Amino acid sequence: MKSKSGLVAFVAVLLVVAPVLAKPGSPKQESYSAVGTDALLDSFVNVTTQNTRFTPATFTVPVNATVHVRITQKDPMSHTFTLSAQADYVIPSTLSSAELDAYFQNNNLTDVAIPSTVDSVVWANFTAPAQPGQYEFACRIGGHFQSGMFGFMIVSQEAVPPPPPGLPFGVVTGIMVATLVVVLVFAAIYQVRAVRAVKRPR
Ligand SMILES: [Cu+2]
Repeated sequence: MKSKSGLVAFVAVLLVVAPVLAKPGSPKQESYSAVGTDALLDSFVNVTTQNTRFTPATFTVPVNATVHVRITQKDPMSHTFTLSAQADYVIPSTLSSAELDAYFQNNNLTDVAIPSTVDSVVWANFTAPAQPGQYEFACRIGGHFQSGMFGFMIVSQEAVPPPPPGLPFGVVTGIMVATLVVVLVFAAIYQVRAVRAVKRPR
């Protein structure tokens, strides 16, 4: 029967092609730029400034990674994202604003101004230290650090996986499998109806 052989061929092609399409490690997943001699991945972090606080107040990046912190402003007041270059040091909350500025002078990995426009976005881009540990960041605007506007970047020896460049692999595979199942069910229904139509008395 012609329709039956056509269906068999169609299913055979699907069974061969689907696993190839679903195979992980396609070139698109390698679009992250490598840096340094260790070929480490870029690390992306989202931070929000709201109610004179950093959220999250703690995040983790791998050693030597090229870090991109995307800061979203939710306060109608200026802030800074200023990151200490000193490992495992907790800045005393008793420091005055002038003392805090002096501490960060020539001792920061990044120091970016965050404008007072709500929903504005600024990026802090820098290279994570080679030394694992926790590095404190703070806002240098008068009184903000002292009232709790600070946090810690954890620099980890272990690689932190980068975010997937789109849909996670599992979701893509799931969609492919679901599509295949739907196609097979429709093909089966079509085949049964075709067989019945042939058997139907005229
Ligand atoms: Cu601030």
